[in-house]
Amino acid sequence: MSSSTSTPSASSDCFDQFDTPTLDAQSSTLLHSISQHGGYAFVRMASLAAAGDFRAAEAAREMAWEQLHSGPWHSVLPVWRDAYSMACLHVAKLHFAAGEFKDALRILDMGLIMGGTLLRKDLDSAVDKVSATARSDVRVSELRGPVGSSISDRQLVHEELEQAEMLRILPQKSLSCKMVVKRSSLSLEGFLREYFLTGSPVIITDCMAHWPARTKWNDMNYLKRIAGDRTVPVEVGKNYLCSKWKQELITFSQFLERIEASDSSSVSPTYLAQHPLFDQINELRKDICVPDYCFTGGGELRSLNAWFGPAGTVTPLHHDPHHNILAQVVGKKYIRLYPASFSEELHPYSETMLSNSSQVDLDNIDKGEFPRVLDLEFLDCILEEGEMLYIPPKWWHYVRSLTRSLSVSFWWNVSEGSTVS
Ligand SMILES: O=C(O)CCC(=O)C(=O)O
Repeated sequence: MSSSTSTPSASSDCFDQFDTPTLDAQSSTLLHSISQHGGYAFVRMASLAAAGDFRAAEAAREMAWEQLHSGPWHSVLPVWRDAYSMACLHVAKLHFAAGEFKDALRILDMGLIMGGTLLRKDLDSAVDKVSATARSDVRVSELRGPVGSSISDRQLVHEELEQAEMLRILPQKSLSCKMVVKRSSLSLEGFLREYFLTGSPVIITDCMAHWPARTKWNDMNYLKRIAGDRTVPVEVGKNYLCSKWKQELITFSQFLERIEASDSSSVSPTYLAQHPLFDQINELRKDICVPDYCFTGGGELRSLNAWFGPAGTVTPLHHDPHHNILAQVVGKKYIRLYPASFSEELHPYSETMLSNSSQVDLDNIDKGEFPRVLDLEFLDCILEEGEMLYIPPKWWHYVRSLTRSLSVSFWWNVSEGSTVS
């Protein structure tokens, strides 16, 4: 069975169940709190689900899903996010028992992406168990690429872009002003003194060679094997400021297929953007290392995000409140930076949700509305594979991928009592 609403078929194989120690310990407290928030029907269905009733498990998941979509995301009560995780664990257990590993993984990922924090450990360990069991069950041929594909044509990035072609697609004046400084062997002290304290961007050229990701992630077969059946959120459309932009949940394999397809078509790119992929897929997390620079200021790492897509993805001009190291693992990107002091000249949107984004579309500047934008000085660069760009807090940045590209951003804050800021 593959439909999520039909009952899992009894399997002749007998699969171990996965353990859910937190759910077992917290279940009655959680159900009590859900009923206090009016979720009596959920509680009834969840109790039947725990006893093995698949239809009840799916019904409970539907109910929690409706609660997650009953208003703006920030106003969803945490208890309903935990209820959603609970329902996902129940549904996934029943799929797993029936040997339906892909369905089990899909539901566990939904729990990881949309659920609360309470049952996160159970979801993570269930994913490990289901993935390991699924792998031992999969025929070796399925782990390879399509028949006839050679190693090289399964490389994520193999194309080179002509300089003239590149300049044609980049925003006006690109690569004609000041470039971001590139430094090799930059000491932590040098980073602190020359860039962090002065709030200046810098490219650090030689500190990612030891990351397993540098070799592994250019191999589509590897990515498919590690993450192919996992569900991930992606963005579809020119960029998040455009009306036709939307978000979807698809499997990583489907995403890789879209990347390959987008080379030969002009459809809107699909971008896995600003997603905490490494909290979700532990095996990919092992392929990267947090740069020591991210501990400058004694603060905390706030988030680690993946940015993965075909050539032509654009993140429009915006700024973030954190220190950021954007590490280019595979492929290359064009990046333009304007200092924080240019905020007024870059015309941020007035709506709170978009107030960190500029109304200026650098790919198509409306010179009538923004006549002075082209006179503003900026820094820009091509961020090459194996390089990291430090973007200080509040610096405006525009990013365009020039090839298929996989980058990781590390955002961090300085500690409250720190004397550096
Ligand atoms: O790589 C991108 O497309 C955007 C990266 C970005 O905006 C960030 O790291 O804050």
